[in-house]
Amino acid sequence: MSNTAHQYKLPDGVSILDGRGGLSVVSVKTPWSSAEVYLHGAHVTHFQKNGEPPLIFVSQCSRFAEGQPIRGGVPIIFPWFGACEGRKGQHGFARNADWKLNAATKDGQGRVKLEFQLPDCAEAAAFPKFTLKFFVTVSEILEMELQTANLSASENLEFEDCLHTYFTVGDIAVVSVHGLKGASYLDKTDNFAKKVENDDAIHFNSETDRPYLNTTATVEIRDANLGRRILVEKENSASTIVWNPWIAKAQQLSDFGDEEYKQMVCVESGNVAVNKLVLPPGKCSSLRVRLKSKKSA
Ligand code: TA6
Repeated sequence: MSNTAHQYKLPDGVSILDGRGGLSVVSVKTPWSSAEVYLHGAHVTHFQKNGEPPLIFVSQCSRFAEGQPIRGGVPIIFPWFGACEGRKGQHGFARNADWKLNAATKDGQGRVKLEFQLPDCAEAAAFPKFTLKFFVTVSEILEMELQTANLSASENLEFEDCLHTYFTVGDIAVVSVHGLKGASYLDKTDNFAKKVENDDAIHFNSETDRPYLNTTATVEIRDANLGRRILVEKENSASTIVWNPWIAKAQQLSDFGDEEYKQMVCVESGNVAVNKLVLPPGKCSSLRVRLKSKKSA
């Protein structure tokens, strides 16, 4: 048992264990579900409703090591999405940091709420002073909130944020994603060409990498193989990114199995590209995502 466990007063059903790679993981059991969140990146790696397959996908080849992003789960993307000129690394630095657990509480119904916070880190020095907190509420649904506060007295805090969720699917060939018809997107497989989604549903038959912009819509993932529908509801998010690496990209990713593209799809909720946020001094902004699932007829 890591020494982390002795620092917190944890409610029944919540424990801190030595996880993969010896990293500390908060394990949660509720009457409806189970979940896991690594302190590394405050990274959700598991959510499963009783009687259902896991909702969240994590690669069997993922690294679990300091300074390395976990492949799968819900990477916290902050303060930039993708590559950023003049900055090192893809998708910001929050996902590679060791977060601290501020609190773990359980309400009268058995819902568990965890609060994580990004400690000061060297990479943050290049930005106006801010705090970043991540709240995870586990019940029959999974609720996540990424809360950014600009502590500067004079400077705006400009940033992109995203909860880059990897979902488990039975077979990508019979998955469809609904809710984005009419939204404009950048097609990253076609040199970031600006396009408009004209179809009622997105189907997958090649690498798909699309930040949809200026859309606050709830997205539904329909999985005909597992007989499940997943709702991705969001607040304070103007961008939804849809990604499946498909065959060639899957083979290029050293922390991702060559065939794993068949069992996952990313539907990511955030504020990226033209939707990046400018937070005035003293203000706070929260990106919220709620994940619900039900058996489909
Ligand atoms: O959100 C889609 C994306 O930006 C893809 O372009 C791909 O790079 C994916 O994120 C994974 O990024 P990562 O840095 O975790 O390998």
